[in-house]
Amino acid sequence: MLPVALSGMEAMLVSDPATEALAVAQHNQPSADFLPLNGTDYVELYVSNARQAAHYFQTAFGFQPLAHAGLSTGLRDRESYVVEQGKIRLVLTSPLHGGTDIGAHLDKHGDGVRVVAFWVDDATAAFRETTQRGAVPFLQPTREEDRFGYVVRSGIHTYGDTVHLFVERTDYAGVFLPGYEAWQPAYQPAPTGLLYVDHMVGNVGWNEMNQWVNFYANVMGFSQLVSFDDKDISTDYTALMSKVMSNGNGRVKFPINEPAEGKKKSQIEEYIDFYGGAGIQHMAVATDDIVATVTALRDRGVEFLRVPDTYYDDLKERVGEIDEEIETLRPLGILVDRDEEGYLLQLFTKPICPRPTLFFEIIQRKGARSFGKGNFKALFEAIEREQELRGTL
Ligand code: TYF
Ligand code: FE
Repeated sequence: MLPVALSGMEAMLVSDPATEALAVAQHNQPSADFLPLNGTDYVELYVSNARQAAHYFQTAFGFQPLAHAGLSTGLRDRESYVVEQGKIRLVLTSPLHGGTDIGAHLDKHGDGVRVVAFWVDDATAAFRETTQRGAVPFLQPTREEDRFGYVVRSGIHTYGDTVHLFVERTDYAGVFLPGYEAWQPAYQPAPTGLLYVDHMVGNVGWNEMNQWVNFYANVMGFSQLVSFDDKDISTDYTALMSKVMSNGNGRVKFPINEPAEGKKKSQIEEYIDFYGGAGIQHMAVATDDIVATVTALRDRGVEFLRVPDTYYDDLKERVGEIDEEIETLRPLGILVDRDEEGYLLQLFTKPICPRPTLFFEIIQRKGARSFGKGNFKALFEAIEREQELRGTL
């Protein structure tokens, strides 16, 4: 029914007709990837204080300073700091005066992800292929240059006010993008072992998941990896449905969640209420030593969700042999799940901004290509305890 991408314990038959039609369509033309993506180029957050946000991502998460643009580079309306760790690049942007689009975004959403940019070889073709298939244009292919060469960027809208940019940087040797200056402050706390963006999750509104699944399939050429429904992942309160879309080479993975009816308010609905619509819920970043990474992050003040200690009592029975000592994982609160291909370790931060919206996931994959379905119940119950403390259930 579904193409080869279907994998892992979470794989289950997907029975809704739209998805089946799509799977069949993909099966008939499996080879040509009309939108080859080399990976995530950068993620841009609109934040109320980019300077302090950059300091936070340096101090708490160990990102390294890379580039800056603002008054000193001739900008008059905004300032951006770019930090990097491994292959992850974050751009933190704030407005420099009232009445900007950035300010409107901040007022509506609070701090949040505005841009998920992909690294491509041909930004003009990416724009043409996606808009021909129905994408709403955001940025016509635009060439920008400085003494280090040129880049071409183009962009399309996705859910909510989130946009995808395509960045072609084959002929660019500068530090980030034209218009940015290198940023090398003396303050450079050590990295924490974060390597690359594993996946980015979008929350969309009631009954909107399939619409966005179809967008990633038809407009971007992605295919569906896995599907859960509310029977898989409803606890007493939380209910949500989720489908994971992946691009052709598997480097870009986008789970998409929608709320489902539960006993009390779904965490997805809470997000939508506070964010003012659909948007990025979490960014999962990979490490190859989650014990060291989470230890470092905790030491630097990053706050994580906590499952009850009883989670660890039957962990060995549930996941079998793993390389890590359970007694090492327990005090750090690291979660483990196994699928047919291996296992994964993961842990979720609390929301990183005032509104209960955006958070980070730290993930280490040891063969597993799934997303931690076995942890959903314990995880969602932990999220619900936080909702209860916030009084938003
Ligand atoms: O990306 C995922 O699917 C996992 C699980 O609100 C998850 O990280 C799903 C929904 C959610 C939190 C985590
Ligand atoms: Fe995740």
